[in-house]
Amino acid sequence: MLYVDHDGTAPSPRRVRIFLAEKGVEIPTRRLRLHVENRTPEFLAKNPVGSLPVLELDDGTCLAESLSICRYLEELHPEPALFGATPLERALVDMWTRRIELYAYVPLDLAPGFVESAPAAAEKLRNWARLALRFLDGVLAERPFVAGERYTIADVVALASLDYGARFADFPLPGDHVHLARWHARVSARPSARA
Ligand SMILES: N[C@@H](CCC(=O)N[C@@H](CS)C(=O)NCC(=O)O)C(=O)O
Repeated sequence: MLYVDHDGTAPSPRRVRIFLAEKGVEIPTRRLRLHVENRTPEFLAKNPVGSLPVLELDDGTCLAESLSICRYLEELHPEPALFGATPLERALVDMWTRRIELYAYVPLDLAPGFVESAPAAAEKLRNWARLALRFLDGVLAERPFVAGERYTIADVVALASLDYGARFADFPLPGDHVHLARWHARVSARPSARA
């Protein structure tokens, strides 16, 4: 059983939903009201951190962390290879996924919480994300996808992060980042983006 948020807007569960759609794999899914049903004793017994998504296996093992869940699913369903197909590709995909997560997603996720209490810190975090997106725009001038010629988990994480930033962190795609905008249109047009 896969546990996700009730309305499909949370970025971490969305990573897993997109990933599954790209694989063409369906898993029984339960939608929980975010910040409420993921805080019940019953759910905390599955994931003491309380976060979504969680993948509960038939033997009762509960996997949390969206990327860990996706890695597990990649082992079970290797095609298409969304974490990379060769040692070098796997390292590059991992490198880009970490860059997107650490320098774009995390700052965008944290910034809103500091706007009132520490506006300078919020602005610093937003600036971090701005620099990351400018860098990514330059990268996407040279190739169609974040980690290279093929769609990978790095694109999944980038799409979920940027859509989250635009929707919940007052951080729309900068208008002058034409390569990033073209990439965003390309990955948003994939059926998985609506999963
Ligand atoms: N690093 C974790 C982040 C999980 C996370 O923060 N999930 C959010 C939704 S995107 C959540 O469950 N928030 C609700 C809460 O913490 O009460 C992952 O990738 O799964």
